[in-house]
Amino acid sequence: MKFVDVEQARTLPGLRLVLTTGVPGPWGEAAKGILRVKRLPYVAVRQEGGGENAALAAWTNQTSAPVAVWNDEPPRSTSLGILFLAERLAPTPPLIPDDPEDRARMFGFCHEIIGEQGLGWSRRLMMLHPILAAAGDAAPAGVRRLAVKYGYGADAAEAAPRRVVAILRMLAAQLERQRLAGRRFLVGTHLTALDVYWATFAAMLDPLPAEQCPMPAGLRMLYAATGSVRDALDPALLAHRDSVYREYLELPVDCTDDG
Ligand SMILES: N[C@@H](CCC(=O)N[C@@H](CS)C(=O)NCC(=O)O)C(=O)O
Repeated sequence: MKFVDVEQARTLPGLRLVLTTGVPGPWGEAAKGILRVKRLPYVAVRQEGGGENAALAAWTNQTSAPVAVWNDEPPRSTSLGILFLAERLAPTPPLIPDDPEDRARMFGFCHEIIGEQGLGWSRRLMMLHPILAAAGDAAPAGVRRLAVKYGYGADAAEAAPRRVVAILRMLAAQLERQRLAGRRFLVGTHLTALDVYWATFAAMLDPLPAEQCPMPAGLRMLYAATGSVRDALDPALLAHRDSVYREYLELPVDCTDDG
């Protein structure tokens, strides 16, 4: 896909979405998915994963991706901030349930997938762990930056698989409850942001095949879950991921930087 630099993006009106280039980062892919479902066009802006991203810091006061910026409004650098902005710019189709109980349930599950100490957060600690345990301070600067930013510690990393397993079991049970009620989505009766988050974060457990989601071979290996986490990955959750991608998201996933 086409990207512009932060410096150029700052001069443009409309919707700009900052994304890590070259890797299907689940937070970024989820933001892309939400904008796609809502048919909101945007200009993609480069972020370097693990990089210094000084221009991004000057613009948005932080260095992670994704960030959505609408005209002169304050940048939205949290996933839920991006979701609420998208919901406001394109209320249809809604990705947040109208029913308050469904909504509370949806945001609870969302946090378990995208939030601090959630599924993505914990998988990231698991990926950083072998590199940092082996290399420590000699690990590449990008890896050390991510470690500081995202709460890496050996204890947290060692506790992470148990958290991931528990979250996966909870999601599988929720999907099964919905199936028994004759519903195909994770909450309520239509697609919500939760289905999009699940579909995109499943990349960190069982990446889509290379023809549907090209990515560096080393990252694919790191993303693919093994052991207890792999065992906790219910095939019904993966089938749900596949159907969300097939019907609502872009395939093949495109995150390569075509300039
Ligand atoms: N702030 C986001 C989370 C964003 C996030 O964790 N981004 C990571 C994805 S791995 C990132 O940009 N990492 C690359 C970097 O920090 O350079 C949220 O609230 O959901």
